[in-house]
Amino acid sequence: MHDIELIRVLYAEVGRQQNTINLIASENYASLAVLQACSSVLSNKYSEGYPGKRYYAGNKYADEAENLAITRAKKLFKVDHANVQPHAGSPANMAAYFALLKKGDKILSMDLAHGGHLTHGSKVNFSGKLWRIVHYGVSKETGKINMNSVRRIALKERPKLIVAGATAYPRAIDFKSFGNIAKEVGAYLLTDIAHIAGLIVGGQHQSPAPYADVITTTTHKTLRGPRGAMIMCKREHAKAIDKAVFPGIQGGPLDNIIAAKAVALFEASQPEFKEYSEQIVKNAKALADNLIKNGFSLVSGGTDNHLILVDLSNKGLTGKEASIALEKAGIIVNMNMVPYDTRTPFNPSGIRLGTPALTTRGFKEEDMSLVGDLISLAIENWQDGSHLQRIEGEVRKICKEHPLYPQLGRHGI
Ligand code: DSN
Repeated sequence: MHDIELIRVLYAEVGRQQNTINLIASENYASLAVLQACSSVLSNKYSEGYPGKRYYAGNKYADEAENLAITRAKKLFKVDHANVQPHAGSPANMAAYFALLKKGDKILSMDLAHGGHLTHGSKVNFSGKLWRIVHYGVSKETGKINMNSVRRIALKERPKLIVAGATAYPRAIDFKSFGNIAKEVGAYLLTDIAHIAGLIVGGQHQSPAPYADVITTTTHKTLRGPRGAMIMCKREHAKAIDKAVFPGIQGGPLDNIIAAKAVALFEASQPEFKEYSEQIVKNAKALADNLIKNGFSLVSGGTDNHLILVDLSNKGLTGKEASIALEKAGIIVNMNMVPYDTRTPFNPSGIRLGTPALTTRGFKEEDMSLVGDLISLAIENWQDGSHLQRIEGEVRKICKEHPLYPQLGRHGI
């Protein structure tokens, strides 16, 4: 029996992914091996507990898969302990907070409006409801985090936990300085490396491992694994972290996804991954240079990592209008607040662009310049449907030269 209705949806999504230029900074294309592990029979298993200590029988192979993922994560990120069970980044951060804090403790973290994450203390999120939050942000002049200012706030507020990490920050994060400040004020340091995990593995960004008490990450962004997350930590926090994940906030782990994390961690340990990671940054710089040449204003003036934050205030349209127009042209981005934005999150002044997905498809610097020119054309003609359609034709041609899963041919699912 075939579910024709859903098969149609899945084929259509393959077509959409194949025929569009994906600049969502948090997305990527996992390998077929990762996708196969996701859809493996481990999806059928229940295994509350941890390897060697499960509540259900029949976990020999679930244990082996989870142990592989744990061993690989520890080796790759050079950490004492890894918990590979968190279903996503939010529960990973939640478990880390529960492990390190009591209810009502104070957290110092990056403001969502300046590039932080919802789970870093936003009022509408559990983190902002259960803990007292104080924020640091970026400087108005530079668009960058000023470590002296972070230190001043930390000394004044004396938080129990400092969170370093972001979802829309185009610059390198100085984990070492965060570590020093945390030590000085007697706080724990949590680094949320969800966006940059793949860059850290590839040597393109400073690793927080020597400085952080706990490191959380998703596994599907620059790391290019399955949708999911992990928590890594120093030995002394291992028990508390494991207890916070299970039975604290999760029940049965997703064994198929854990297997896929093991695959992704293996792939990330291969020499090609370093090249891919370097190319992500080269591509982001090439796109940033092109956009500047085309008169765009970039927050912080450029990028050190995989993402670019464009402030469209000088272009006469909002981030929402830009993302809708770009989608018509086959270019997929997300609207984004820019620091000190005077607009709202649902109609902000900016867009966020990232290069991991295109890098996986083999785009190089010269391709990124072309992408920048197409973005510019689309923004200049954002109200002209036929112009956007013509650009979409160009996008399809470019995409054809970079097949999503070349091994699978045209109907790859
Ligand atoms: N939604 C993710 C992002 O796009 O950055 C963060 O959770």
